[in-house]
Amino acid sequence: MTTQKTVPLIELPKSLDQLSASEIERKACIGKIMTYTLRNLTGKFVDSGFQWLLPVALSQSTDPLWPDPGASIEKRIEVDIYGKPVRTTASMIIHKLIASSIAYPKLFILSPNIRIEKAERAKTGKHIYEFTQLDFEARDATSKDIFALVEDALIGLVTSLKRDMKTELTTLCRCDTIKVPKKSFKIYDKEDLETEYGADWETELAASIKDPVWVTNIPREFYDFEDFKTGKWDNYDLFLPQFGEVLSGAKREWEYSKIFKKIERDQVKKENYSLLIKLAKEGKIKPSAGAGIGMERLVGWIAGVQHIAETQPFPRVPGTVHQL
Ligand code: ASN
Repeated sequence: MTTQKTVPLIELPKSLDQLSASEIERKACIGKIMTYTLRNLTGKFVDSGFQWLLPVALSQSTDPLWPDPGASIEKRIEVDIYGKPVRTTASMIIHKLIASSIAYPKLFILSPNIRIEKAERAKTGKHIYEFTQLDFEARDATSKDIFALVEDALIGLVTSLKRDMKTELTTLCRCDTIKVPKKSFKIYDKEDLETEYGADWETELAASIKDPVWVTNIPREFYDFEDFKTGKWDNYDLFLPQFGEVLSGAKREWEYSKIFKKIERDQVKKENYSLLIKLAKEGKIKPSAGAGIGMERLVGWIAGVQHIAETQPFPRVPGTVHQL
């Protein structure tokens, strides 16, 4: 028997000029939570010795976003400048690998990511065609180091929010429902989740957990570390209860032969990654680990929004282009 799932009716976020007075009040409230969260998290990274890099919007090398089980990109934006093709930033992963290897051992960036999602994703509530990642990388770090850093950051953030943002959380009806997570978060293997829940494991997992959890071993892009002997991937996503994925990251590949083999295997265009390949060949890419936190998703979870574009002053809902 097939069970009929009820798809929640989601109202698509409107542009600022279309909001009613009460909607403006809610928007302003979410805006205050975003400001608080940005200050809290960037402060935590700076205090932990990370350097804050400014983002880039156009480069020859950006995230291939392939292969990725969750990808649904309708279009890639490529333009010529000064006679060279450049792409809009899909993520700054390649920049992170090179920058952390050469000059900034611990770094983070508030990075604008442009991913033109298919319009059919408008109502998932979790996809927008431009978002901001708090993207970070640490030379010589392990997955365990990143787990500890993120767990401390999330616990610190929710604790502080509950202390300092009571009025806003009450307005958003989140004061009683948002709980301070406890260390250490459980770790699940994606293969086990697929066995238990089937193909829709992400939705089922988010609905069933009461606390944040890690999911590891997710086959995806070449830069995440794969153990060729065991076939296991040393990478991870962070899932929040009643919400879903808000962060993805990994220990990274740094050895030339593996990077090259994986780029060929994935049929990713080598010429777009020639600098990374060259530096790896010269032994200049260092082991590292890192991750990116989707800021709209994180704040969307805190605020209890139906659609993460509600956290954006200028919503980027797939399929809808407003003037601003
Ligand atoms: N920021 C992610 C990472 O650090 C990559 C991504 O966004 N695709 O692994």
